[in-house]
Parts: sequence; structure tokens; C-alpha cells
Amino acid sequence: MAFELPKLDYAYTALEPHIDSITMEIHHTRHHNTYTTNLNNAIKGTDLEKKSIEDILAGIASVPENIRGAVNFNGGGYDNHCIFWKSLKPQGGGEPSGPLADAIRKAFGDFAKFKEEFTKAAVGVQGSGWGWLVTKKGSGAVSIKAMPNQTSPRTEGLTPLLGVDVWEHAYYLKYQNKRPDYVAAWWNLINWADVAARFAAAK
Ligand code: MN3
Repeated sequence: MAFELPKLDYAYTALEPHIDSITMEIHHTRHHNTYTTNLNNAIKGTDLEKKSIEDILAGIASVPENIRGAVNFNGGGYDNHCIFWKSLKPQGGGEPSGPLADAIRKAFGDFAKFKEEFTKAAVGVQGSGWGWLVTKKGSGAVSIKAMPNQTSPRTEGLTPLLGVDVWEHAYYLKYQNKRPDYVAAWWNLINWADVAARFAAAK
């Protein structure tokens, strides 16, 4: 069963003014679509076709060497963007509650400090990559992890909870080189219920 580009839960215009509709449409129909197609092409005719994307990425070391790079990049790109769209919503933002809020407080002191450290990690990614809030399955603890290009935190045994895409394609049309402005705006879109559900599933 080939991987499919997921439909979004909201319109391309829905995240305005924080993320503009043209960026959304190009990002979804071209960038995410290309990672999906290239992942499917890379795993065609291999056992990986029967595996979940989570298992493929967590087991990246055992992927045949001739396709490992393509699977790492395009599989990560496929999965990262699936999480990215789900973790956003119109009129999102604010702060999480419940066990996720407790875990953030335990790791960072308070939400403001978490936001500051996450922003610093995401803005500081050299070149293309992602800033992530991650957990180690079963630990109940959260931490921040910057990852290069499309490499998934799953390849390091971590479960991604919330990620900000800091590739220029995610923001350049509206923000040009001002990545900090894009990341500041992105906080207004977070669907904390979705992030909390991902955390609960990994506990
Ligand atoms: Mn992207």
C-alpha cells in the first residue's frame, strides 16, 4: 500500500495571516507531495512497502543501504509534514494543559521558558531543518531537538510531538529571510489538543 498525501483539516486560506495561502498550497501540493512520491518510488518492490512510516524511520539503520538516504530524506519529509499540518489549526496557539503542560513545566520551568528555548533552537537551525518537541516513548518526559533537512527524530529513537518546519519554502514568500518572524507567528496556530494526544499515545 503506497503512502498517500493526506488531506488537510482546513483550507489553505485558514492559517492567514500567520501562514499565507500560497505558501500553504505550494507546500502541501508540491513539497509534501514530492516527498510522498519519492518515498513510494524508493521503497517500491521492497518489504518496506508493508511497514508503517513510524517503523520505517525508527528502523532506518536496517533499511538497505542503496535506498537508505532516499528513505531517510523522503520518508522523514512525508512524516514530518503529516505531523506539521495536524499540529496546526486556525485560531490555535495559547498554552497546553494537562499532562503535557506538566511535562513541559518539569523540563523547562514554565511555558514562557519553553517557548523561548524552542524558538531559539528552531531559529538557530543552520540551513534547512526542523525544530521539534520530542519524547522518548514511555518516559513521560519531553525535550527539544533540532534536526537537519528532513531527518526524523524517530531515527534517533525519539517520538516527535510538535515540529516547526524552518526550510525557506515554509516561509520565504511572506517572511523572506525573517525566520524569527515566521516562528513567532507559528506559535499562534498550534493545535495543543493534537500535540497532547501524540504525547498521551507515547506515554
Ligand atoms: Mn516543508
